[in-house]
Amino acid sequence: MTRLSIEPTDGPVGAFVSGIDLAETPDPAAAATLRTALGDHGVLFFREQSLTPEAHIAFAESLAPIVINRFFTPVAGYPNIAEVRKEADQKNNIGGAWHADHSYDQIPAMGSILVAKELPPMGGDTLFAGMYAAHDSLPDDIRERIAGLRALHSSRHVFGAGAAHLNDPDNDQGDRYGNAHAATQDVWHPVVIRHPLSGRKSLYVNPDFAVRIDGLPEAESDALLALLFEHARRPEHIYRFEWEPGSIALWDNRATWHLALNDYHGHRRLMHRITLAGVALESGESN
Ligand SMILES: O=C(O)CCC(=O)C(=O)O
Ligand SMILES: [Fe+2]
Repeated sequence: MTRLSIEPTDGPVGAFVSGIDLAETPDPAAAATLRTALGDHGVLFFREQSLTPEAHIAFAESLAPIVINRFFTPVAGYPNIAEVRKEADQKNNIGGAWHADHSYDQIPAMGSILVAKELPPMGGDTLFAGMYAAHDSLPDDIRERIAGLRALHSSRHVFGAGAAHLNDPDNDQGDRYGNAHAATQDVWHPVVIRHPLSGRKSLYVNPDFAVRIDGLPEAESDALLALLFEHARRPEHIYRFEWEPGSIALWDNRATWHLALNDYHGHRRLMHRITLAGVALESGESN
């Protein structure tokens, strides 16, 4: 039997896991090792896997309970698997701007397991940005300024009835999203969290969903968020993952952002995503 091995990427975030066949549900010891590695590296990549939807679900449940994304269209017959699909004749993709999934939830999802089903002949990579590195590399004065602040996260402008991009006649994402009426909750989270698995400080604001910093006039809040976003997406915080048939990415939304590159027009790309339940988030100031 090969042994589970975890090799950090040559970038600032992520690790490759080998020596495990995810078609067989990981036993509790292996699942615990994967969870710890996820907290440490932010995203885990697996190659040469072959997962049925049932095995995908069993793998997910070995790590955490599944949460259903209420805005994504599910895979037919599998209500707890979201379809991340772009057809050859579609222009827009899902997740094409920097974000952390579900940060608009009171108890945000831990992460997701994305399984490649059909890939374009080239392109369609996913970028991951490491939020431990983004936090730790901030100038001292900014780190001190944001410690203890809270930010408001919202899904209204992305998934809600009034979301500009969904009402844009040039945007062809309509069939992939639903439930706009569910995009009504907003939530405050610490700008810097203590990561629930690793205990490290992580920057927890993202460009898609963080809209306001508590206690600051709007212009100051906008400027501070813009500065944090600009800093976090610097190349030195990013790892670019190239998908191959059989690839799987398991990411942690509390330690990373991601962005799906939309550079394969004219080709289909189909992925299956299961989202894992998380825990309430604590401030980086807490012990
Ligand atoms: O398709 C991808 O690479 C990622 C899309 C995305 O943002 C997601 O599945 O959460
Ligand atoms: Fe996403």
